Amino acid sequence: MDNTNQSEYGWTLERFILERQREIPGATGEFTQLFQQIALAGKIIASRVNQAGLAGLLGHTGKTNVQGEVVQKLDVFSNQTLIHCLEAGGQVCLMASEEVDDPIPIPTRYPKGRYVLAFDPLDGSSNIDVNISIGTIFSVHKRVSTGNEPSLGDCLQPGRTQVAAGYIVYGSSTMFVFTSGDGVHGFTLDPSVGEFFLSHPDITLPERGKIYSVNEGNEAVWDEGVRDWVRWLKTPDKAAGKPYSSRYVGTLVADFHRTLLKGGVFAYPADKKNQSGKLRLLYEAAPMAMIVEQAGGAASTGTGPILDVVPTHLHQRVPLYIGSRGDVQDAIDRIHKS
Ligand code: AHM
Ligand code: MG
Repeated sequence: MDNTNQSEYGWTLERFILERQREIPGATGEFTQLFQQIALAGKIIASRVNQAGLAGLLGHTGKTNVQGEVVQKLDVFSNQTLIHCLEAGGQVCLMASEEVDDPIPIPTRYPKGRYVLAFDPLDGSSNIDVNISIGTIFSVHKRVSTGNEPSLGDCLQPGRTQVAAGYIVYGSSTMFVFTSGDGVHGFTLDPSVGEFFLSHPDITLPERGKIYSVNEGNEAVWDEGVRDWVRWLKTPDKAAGKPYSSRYVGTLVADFHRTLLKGGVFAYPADKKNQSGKLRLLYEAAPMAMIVEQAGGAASTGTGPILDVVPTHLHQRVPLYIGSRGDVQDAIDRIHKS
């Protein structure tokens, strides 16, 4: 792609995707339009997140979702915004959301496209009311069913067959980070222009980092192997770059974003309370796994690559070890040692 003659601002997200799609024989523009709609939803959500305290959007709705978690007002707003932006465009035939029990069909009045979208509309919702970074995560597959209507099986595809994955982090700035199988690229929202501009091209992780990220409050319910691994990370060993520093935001998007940019490892292991871990495969672990692999890192359940897990249900949970390749391998080796 020729990126000479750039203006001071460089590439918008839209132009970046458009130029790459032009290089793919037979591309119809549907993919570019799909991303425009996701980016639009992200901009709307970002604007509401920024004014949440003023717009009466803090606090919960009094309801719980399919996962038994308290639903915040911004969870509902973000979920509705994504559905509203995506359902009418004609690029998507079925959607899945953390906030909705079953697959979300496209209303019959709209055309159906060839993509299937899964999303966590507002990740880290426990951090909304305390002004800590939150985010949106999405995963894109192609439809595989051939009947008149798409089906649950279109949503239950392994991460390995994703055609794109990304997240938007609503932090000190709003960033859109994605991969479509050709590296990982980050764009920063300029709110005065209302566009995402390329700020982090070709993101790659170092082989090892200096930070581990895990909720140590769960230590009492961890397996001995996990305890041993975390103890080992904290044991001074200058030559091995230990002890590692600890950072834990409690928003996967934020903890992952830091890990992607700085290296290190994030984990949400299985434990005695959550025997399959806490994070959801389809719209949390799998998209982050595609991104991390594209950036040269790794993502594992502790026993195999996240991307190879074949989902059996929509809101399936999975243990997650993700980040720099060497750090993830250390975690796998240590948790199976004892
Ligand atoms: P959410 O999508 O329901 O907000 O929650 C998932 C979040 C992740 O963002 C985060 O990594 C994890 O749950 C934090 O869990 P815990 O509070 O148990 O450490
Ligand atoms: Mg989440």
